[in-house]
Amino acid sequence: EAPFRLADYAPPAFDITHVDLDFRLDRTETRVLARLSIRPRGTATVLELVGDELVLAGLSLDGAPLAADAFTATPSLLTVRAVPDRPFLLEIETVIDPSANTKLMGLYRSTGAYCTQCEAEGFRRITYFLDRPDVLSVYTTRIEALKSEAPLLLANGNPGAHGDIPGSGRHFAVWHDPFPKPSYLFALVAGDLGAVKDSFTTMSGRKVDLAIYCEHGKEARCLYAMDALKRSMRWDETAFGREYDLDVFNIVAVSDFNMGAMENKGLNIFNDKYVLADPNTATDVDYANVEGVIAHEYFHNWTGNRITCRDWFQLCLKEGLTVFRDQEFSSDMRSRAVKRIADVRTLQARQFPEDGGPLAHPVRPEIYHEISNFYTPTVYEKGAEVVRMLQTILGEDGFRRGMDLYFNRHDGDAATIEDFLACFAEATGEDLTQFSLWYSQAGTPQVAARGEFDARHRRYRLTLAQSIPATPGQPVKRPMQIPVRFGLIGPNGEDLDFASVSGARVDGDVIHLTAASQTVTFEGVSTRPVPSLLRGFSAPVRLAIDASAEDLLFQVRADRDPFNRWQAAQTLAMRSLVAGASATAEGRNGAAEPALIDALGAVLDDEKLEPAFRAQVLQIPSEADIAREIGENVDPDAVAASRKRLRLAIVSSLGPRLLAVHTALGAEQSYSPDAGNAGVRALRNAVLDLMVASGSRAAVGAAVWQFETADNMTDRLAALAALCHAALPERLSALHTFHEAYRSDPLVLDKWLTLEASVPAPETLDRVKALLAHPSFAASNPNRVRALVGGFASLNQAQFNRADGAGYDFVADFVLDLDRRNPQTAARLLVAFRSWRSMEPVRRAAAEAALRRIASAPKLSPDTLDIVTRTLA
Ligand code: B3K
Ligand code: ZN
Repeated sequence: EAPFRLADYAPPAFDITHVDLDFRLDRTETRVLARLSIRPRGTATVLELVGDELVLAGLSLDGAPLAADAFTATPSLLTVRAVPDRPFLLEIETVIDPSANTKLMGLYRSTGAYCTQCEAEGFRRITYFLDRPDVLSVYTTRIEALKSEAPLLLANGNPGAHGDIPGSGRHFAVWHDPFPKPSYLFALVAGDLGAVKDSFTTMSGRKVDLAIYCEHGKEARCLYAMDALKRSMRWDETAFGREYDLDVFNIVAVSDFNMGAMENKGLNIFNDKYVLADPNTATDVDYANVEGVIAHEYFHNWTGNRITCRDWFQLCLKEGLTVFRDQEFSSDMRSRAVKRIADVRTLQARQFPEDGGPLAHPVRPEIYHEISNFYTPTVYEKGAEVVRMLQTILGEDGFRRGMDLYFNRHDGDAATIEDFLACFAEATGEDLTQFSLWYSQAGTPQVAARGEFDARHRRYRLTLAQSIPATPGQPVKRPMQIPVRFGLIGPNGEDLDFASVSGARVDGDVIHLTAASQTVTFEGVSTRPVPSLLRGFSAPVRLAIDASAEDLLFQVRADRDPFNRWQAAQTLAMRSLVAGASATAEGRNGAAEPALIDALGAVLDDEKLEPAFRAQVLQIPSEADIAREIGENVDPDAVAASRKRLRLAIVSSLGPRLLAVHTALGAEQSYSPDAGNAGVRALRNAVLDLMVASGSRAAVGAAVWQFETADNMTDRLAALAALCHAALPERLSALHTFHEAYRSDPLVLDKWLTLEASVPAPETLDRVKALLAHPSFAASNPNRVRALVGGFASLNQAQFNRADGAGYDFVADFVLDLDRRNPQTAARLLVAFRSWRSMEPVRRAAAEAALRRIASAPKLSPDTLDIVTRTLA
């Protein structure tokens, strides 16, 4: 099929000003009557509305049924010929089967309730429509259902009339949303659900009724999400001056969901994984995720809903910006430094490999075959980094002025990236022409840095050179504007002053790198500095600096930028790990790294540092991180061996100090999910994970004891994970105990499935295959699939990338099977193959064979066909 191109954008030929929907819900035969108020924009007389697997049951125009020769209807297109050249009312009746909807797009059923997912193109599975984000309509929704089956009836907007339909056992409710919106924000929920309720008074004094709905019996697990919602609402008022606009805000948690959550106007629908949390079933990381996703979807009310996207190429307009906003919220709620490290870890683990492989695309793509495949780390996480750079370049005040202008000027619009950038340029006078390349050029820029100190002239010269690798469709790149936040660290750890600087625009502590190569000269520098570059990760680039080990060690101990302290430790560890992997591959033993281990020890013992930060430093790069750094001819077994060796060396040098920290942190108050309390657990569990890696009896005993006695899921799971990561025999009975304890709690069992799949041992593949038939697994549920198969493919590098190709074949078979029922989730699993070309030749050939087998399978979905085609290209 022909691709969609940004360059082909044309405005719609018709507006649909009002949409009146009437749903008669039925498990297998739901009737939808859509009354569309349509207004021609120009002179077009043929109206084409898209559908997807629809059955048309009735069609009339201005009240008169249409003659058979006046239209044609297929499951995917309704064409009405000779429509009037004035506003008219089109009434369409469709029949849909929510029970048969395994794609989880459109109207479907999840654990007994009716729910919808419309972004990006699910509304066309409900009725024929101009299903594109630049068609904004006012929606009125009437829902009718059996009262016994669905006592709760929800849709977007504010509640209106409701009542019983006498003698039928059925009832109805009407909802009206006064804010014009695109069809992708439509939502409906009907079912028998429990609720927690609360209220929020906005900054102008309006009272908003809040509710979170979930399965009966899980209400108490919604209280943290409710608290996070109220904090989000307040934060958006304070940080961005944005107030909520309807009388109600409803959230519904469902257990079958393709993504994390959805920002439907006034009716957010969530994967229950991002709503439910209590100490017994959720980890500290789960709590942080709930807080972040609740905030993200709420923030979309302004960045996404009040201002939406003109077309799907502009997806980052709402997603990158909203991720930036939720990151800022979490930074204000928790530790900013630790949040930044965690976000950069995610970016480097998910976006960098995408940007460096066959699926690379710009933050604003220019071509797509299947839009569902563009909800990517590049659009979301790199998109957020681009907004963050804008803030770095403009300063906090300038950034806020630009945001204010954007909200004021574009409220009610379907906007573009150009509209967005123009607001910042106008509000601040900054020329953002070169900066805008961040939206159109794919690939992670590499910045090489070299410093030179001239003691006689008290001069420091810093040469920065950027290069951007070729990516699919973009062989040649232009230099970009890269904000490099920096400091020149003096011997006492303080940043050195300088008298003047030339060779680049420098604003405060930000160097603007704009050319391919620039030499920045600092005059009046008293002594040789250690350069601290890219502080706070001020740009999403790979920094290559020929810093000596001594300078990096100094940074670990002394940099006043906590991010760069962490980064320096990671860089040192990475050097050692990469060297260790090539040593292993060549049959040699890597050297121990006493200086690195000393530095880690210093951080471990430094009680002035937050425990959560110390935990981050102790977590050395993952096997996937190391493989990405090596970049070509990767032998995952050598990588695993190298990582294991370094961890053992750390334990053997720091053993008693690790134990001391573990013991000292053990005497802890009762569980609270707040960041400080969670940080203590993070450090203690990072230490435990290291100690258990040694397999020492004492450490294993401590893990088993913690597993058996922990009063919260974080500590219990961390102990179990340590046993699994070290592939110790003690894991077997602990995994069994864990499953027995939570056998009726699918979300907790997802953690169990993931741990089973992540054991670094050859027998894991057979175990994973056996678990496909386990009663606690269900291939119809995306969370189960991601936990087991996704966990295996993304967290178990050595076993997924087995030399015999059995890991690839397993995932390929699973994807082919799932593709017939849930293409979106299948295509997403397939992304695990994105780095196949960087493997050594035997694995590369095995991966290619598996991919070719998928590519040649009959009847692939557009989703999976798109991913496999690009992955092989
Ligand atoms: N906007 C949704 C994503 C929906 C994706 C559908 N394929 C969630 C979010 O980013 O907030
Ligand atoms: Zn979003």
